[in-house]
Amino acid sequence: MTDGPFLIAVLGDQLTPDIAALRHADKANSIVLMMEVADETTYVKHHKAKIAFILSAMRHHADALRMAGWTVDYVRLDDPANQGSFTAEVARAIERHDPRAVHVTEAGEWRVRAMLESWATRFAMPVTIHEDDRFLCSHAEFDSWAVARKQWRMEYFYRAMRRKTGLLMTQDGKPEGGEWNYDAENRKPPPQRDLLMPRPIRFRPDRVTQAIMTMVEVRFAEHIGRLDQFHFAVTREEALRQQTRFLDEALPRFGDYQDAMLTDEPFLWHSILSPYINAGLLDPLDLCRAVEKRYREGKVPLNCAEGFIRQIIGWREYVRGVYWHEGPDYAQRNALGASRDLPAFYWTGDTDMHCMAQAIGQTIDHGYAHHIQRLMITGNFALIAGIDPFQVHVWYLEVYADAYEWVELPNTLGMSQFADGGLLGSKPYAAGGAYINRMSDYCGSCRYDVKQRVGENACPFNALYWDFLIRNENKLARNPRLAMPYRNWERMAEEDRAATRKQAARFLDSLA
Ligand code: FAD
Ligand code: DLZ
Ligand code: SF4
Repeated sequence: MTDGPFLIAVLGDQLTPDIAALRHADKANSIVLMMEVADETTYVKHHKAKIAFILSAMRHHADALRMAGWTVDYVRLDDPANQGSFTAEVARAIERHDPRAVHVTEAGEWRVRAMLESWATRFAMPVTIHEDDRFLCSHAEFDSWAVARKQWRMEYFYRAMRRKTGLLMTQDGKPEGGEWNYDAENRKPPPQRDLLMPRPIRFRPDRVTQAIMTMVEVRFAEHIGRLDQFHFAVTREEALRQQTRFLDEALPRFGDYQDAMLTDEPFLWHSILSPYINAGLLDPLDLCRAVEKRYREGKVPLNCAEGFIRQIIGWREYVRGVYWHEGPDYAQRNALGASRDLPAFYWTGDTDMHCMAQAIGQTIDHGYAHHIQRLMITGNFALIAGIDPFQVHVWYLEVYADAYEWVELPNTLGMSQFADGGLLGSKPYAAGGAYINRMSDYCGSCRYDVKQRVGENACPFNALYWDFLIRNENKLARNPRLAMPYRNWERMAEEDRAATRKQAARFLDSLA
């Protein structure tokens, strides 16, 4: 062992000042290594705005660490000596600094975890991989929760997290207001558009971001997305300003309109904070405490505060637990045996289905769509059209600025595509046009008629929904939560059923 410095690698989604690998390190005797590498920018073809956001946030974070007294060795993507991978760049840094040991915080996906685990042997020096404690629930805690149960339900996991954090709990250990979950109050159809609708802050790209945007336009010209709409925060201070904007303006109605969709309104009452939480610019627990405070001050109704906190300490923690618990093969699951290719319009938004054109169009513009668009528009369509879930997974990983495999994969493959057979949801999130019509204003300006199931102008979601149920009858018919739709199908006249299946077949053929 040399008496050189400690080499501390900080990855692009670890932009937290006291990330585990840095927390106990000695500033005077450590080199922080940050690496922009081709492997990470191209392991899938990320949206241009996602690459620009991460690289800019990394460069700003390096500056903040330097200001705080750290020595930072920062490798840029356009450095001619750059070897293009975390492992090769750590090897080069070892030559530069002759460190006594390497420290790093665990990665957010199996692919990179395998890389980090190879370092100790490859570099023949002590390598410490620190657990990422920015999450409430450790791997060990989730595993013991999971193995103790025959059937997993997010709701019970969420209650355990409420008890653990004390968020929205009374002093005698009961849920605030008497109920754990106020979702029933959170399904209001879209409101009228008005001037009081919240607007997230649009941050103007500074010189650092502009330089990265120029590089991204050239180097990643083939990737989806545009940059002229780029508005992301790239520093902790900016992300905190966006957080405050959300708490002040959108949170008071977040719950009410959580599932609503409006034409040309990409953000509604959503927080648009997921890219910052996932990259480490915002702390999820601090955010939940700020939400609780607004509720206790009487500024926010309980259904909105509870609904928001559930997304973070419930869903976010739960999907992470599932990702790591299920192992690296989870991505290959395909419980419904779906095999159709992802239609080309997922890359362009060029389709007559107005709901799809809206959800995909704003994804191309902003690298963002809110949950119900991801689940009930693009996800629902892929599910009922029988698209190969792995292709759907890769699309979601590429197109959203907040996408990292630990959170994207269980949401896509599990929750949205039912490809894990029901770990994430007790029934598939499949719906016909009536649901979309109830929760949005999309159908009013669509060339299709949402009320029709068959015929030239029939909404494609309608026939596809029934066709999906019948195609998968042997796997789904015994699900008690689907008993009603299967009964309704049986009640349909034989010629209507035949026409519906023919309509679906014709539409699916047109996708090929
Ligand atoms: P808000 O509606 O304001 O919600 C608040 C926060 O709760 C989010 O910022 C997020 O941190 C958390 N959250 C809400 N729902 C979930 C969820 N299901 N899983 C995890 N966290 C949640 N979220 C990602 O962060 N990255 C992804 O790659 C991702 N892929 C998804 C793919 C599909 C098919 C689906 C259905 C959902 C996916 N989600 C993903 C979850 C959710 O859609 C996004 O977190 C949310 O839309 C982000 O926007 P927001 O910050 O405005 O969220
Ligand atoms: C997503 C991403 C991109 C596009 N680029 C980089 C990069 O150049 N350097 C880096 O450290 N991280 C990047 N990331 C985030 C990583 O992919 C992420 O840290 C790993 O998936 C580990 O979770
Ligand atoms: Fe979407 Fe059908 Fe409504 Fe058109 S009619 S917007 S395709 S649900």
